[in-house]
Amino acid sequence: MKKEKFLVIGAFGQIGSELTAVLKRIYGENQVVAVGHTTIPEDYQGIAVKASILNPEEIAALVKKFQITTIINLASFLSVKSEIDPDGAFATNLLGLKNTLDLAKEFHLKVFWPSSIAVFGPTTPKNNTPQSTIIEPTTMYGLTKRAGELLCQYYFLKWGVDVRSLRYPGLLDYKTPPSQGTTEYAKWIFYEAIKKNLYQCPLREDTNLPMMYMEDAILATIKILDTQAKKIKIRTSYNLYAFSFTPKQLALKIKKFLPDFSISYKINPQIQTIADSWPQTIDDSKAREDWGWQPKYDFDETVSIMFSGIKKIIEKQNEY
Ligand code: AKB
Repeated sequence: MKKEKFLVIGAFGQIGSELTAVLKRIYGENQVVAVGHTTIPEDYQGIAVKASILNPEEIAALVKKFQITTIINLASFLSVKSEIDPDGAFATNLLGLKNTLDLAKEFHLKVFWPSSIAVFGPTTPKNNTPQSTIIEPTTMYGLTKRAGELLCQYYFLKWGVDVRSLRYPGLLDYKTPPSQGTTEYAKWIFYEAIKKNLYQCPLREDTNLPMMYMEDAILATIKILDTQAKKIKIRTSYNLYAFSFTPKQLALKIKKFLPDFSISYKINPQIQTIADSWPQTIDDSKAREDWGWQPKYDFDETVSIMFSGIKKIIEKQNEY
């Protein structure tokens, strides 16, 4: 059997940096080619190349050179950045995916591409949101993800491209800095709490959103990639869920570590509108039935890992 060889696009981003490390651990360092479009971290161990998915010839050359069998395209603008630069989001999120699927069709590659809970919109049922339901996103990010899901299914139905995808909730990790997403407040809050004992939240205190610890998201990704093709019944994207919380509930958990911590609220209408259009809890039973998905981390455990991880980073920064 041909040994899997992965091309990871967006390898140094939030999901990419952790997924690449786990793939190297499981399959071996030489089986993973990490692609970044700006800079490659100096301390990166393994094969790393600078290239862009918006330049498909460049990526095709890498597929041939390294005899790639699986392409993982994680390059994506998140929700808030997509509203600031809708053209950039459309290009990276959707045209980048189209390029990926065309390469997969030409070179017979397996594909992984991340979708998001952002595919759901204000008309979707908010609680226990089903796999198949009304899906009318009102954000640029959400619509690129929904159109992308349908494009994935189209390439599967029409050309048999073995494409797999997950609708990630807000992902919490302490290894990468927070970025421009609606759920990213749940990372910023730890930095501000540890540094200043204060956090000004851009969302209402009762904004309940689905979240997950990064290690669970990575496990789910590895698991869906490793599942036999015939068991993957959904070729748009699978709902995935761990837990949900509001800013108020998160602040109370952080207070257990920092009793003097206080949170205030200064609503950012643009971010609040995005959050209000998303579900609060998700039904991920199809992922559980089809390929045995099960999260390992709950809200409490995630908060405690995030707190100690970010505290160490800040302490290290203060040493310099
Ligand atoms: C965002 O907030 O934009 C992302 C997402 C839920 O897809 N974290």
